[in-house]
This record gives sequence, C-alpha cells and structure tokens, in this order.
Amino acid sequence: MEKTLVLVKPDGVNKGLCGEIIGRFEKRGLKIAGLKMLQMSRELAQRHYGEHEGKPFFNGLVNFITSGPLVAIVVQGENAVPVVRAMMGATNPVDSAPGTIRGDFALTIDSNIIHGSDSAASAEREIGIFFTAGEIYNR
Ligand code: IDP
Repeated sequence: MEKTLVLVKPDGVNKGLCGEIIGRFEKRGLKIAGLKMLQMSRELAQRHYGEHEGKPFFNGLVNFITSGPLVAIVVQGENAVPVVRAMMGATNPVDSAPGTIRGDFALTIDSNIIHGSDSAASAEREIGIFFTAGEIYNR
C-alpha cells in the first residue's frame, strides 16, 4: 500500500484543525501509519523544502514552518499520494475548490494549513526526514 507524508503546518495546529484533517483521511478509508508532533529546526526545514532553496519565498517558508509545532502523519492506502493531494486542494487557496482542506480552511498561499508529498519518490524521501522505520506501523 502506498504511503505519503502529511504535515498539518503550524497554522493548522493553531487553528485546531488536526482532528478535522485526520478525520477526513480516516473517513475516506486511508490509514494512519505514523503520527507525531514536533517543532522543525531550520536545518530540518531547509532539507524538507530543499527543492525551493533560492526562491524568493524560501526564507519566509522556513520561518513559517519552524514557527511552532506541527503534526507529521504517515498516511497509507491505495493511491495515497494522489488521493491526499486531491483532498488538500490547490497550493494557492485562491484556487482551492470548496470541499478540499485548503478550500475550506485557508485563504493565502503562505499559510495554507497542510503539506502532502507530490510523488511516491518525494513521499519516501520526506517520510525518512520525519520518521524512523520503527515508528511506522503498516496497516
Ligand atoms: P505544495 O505544498 O502544494 O506541494 P509547493 O509548490 O511544493 O506546494 O510549495 C511548498 C509550499 O511553499 C507551499 O505549500 C506554500 O506554503 C509555499 N509556497 C509555494 N509557492 C509560494 C509562493 O509563491 N509564495 C509564498 N509561498 C509559497
């Protein structure tokens, strides 16, 4: 079964949306295979968002993602990567359809509530940043 990494970003945690987001995945039939709360260090954030290094929003993104605790979740299920991406909605909440997580709970691109891996290869890399093999429970 495919796995993907979800982060409820610090703004999502502050807004009290962890339960709502986890509930949506569970009701869809996806399984929680790993779960933890942590505050990312700048070094971890720079590794996680390495593909965006050098872009004008990179420093703001690192400041935001390290600003408070986040919840990291390994979500498992058939086609977990594209299903989670579809449930998240477009990166820019202006374009996120109502009914998606960003379409229901976010307004701006620099504060868009949730991260989900964009491919199976990204998922494997990103899960390895946040979880050891012993912290993942195949469901
Ligand atoms: P994704 O989160 O939908 O996968 P990415 O393109 O990987 O989108 O961007 C990662 C994160 O970087 C976004 O979720 C958003 O928080 C932030 N971001 C992306 N593009 C911009 C931008 O143009 N301005 C500000 N923040 C951005």
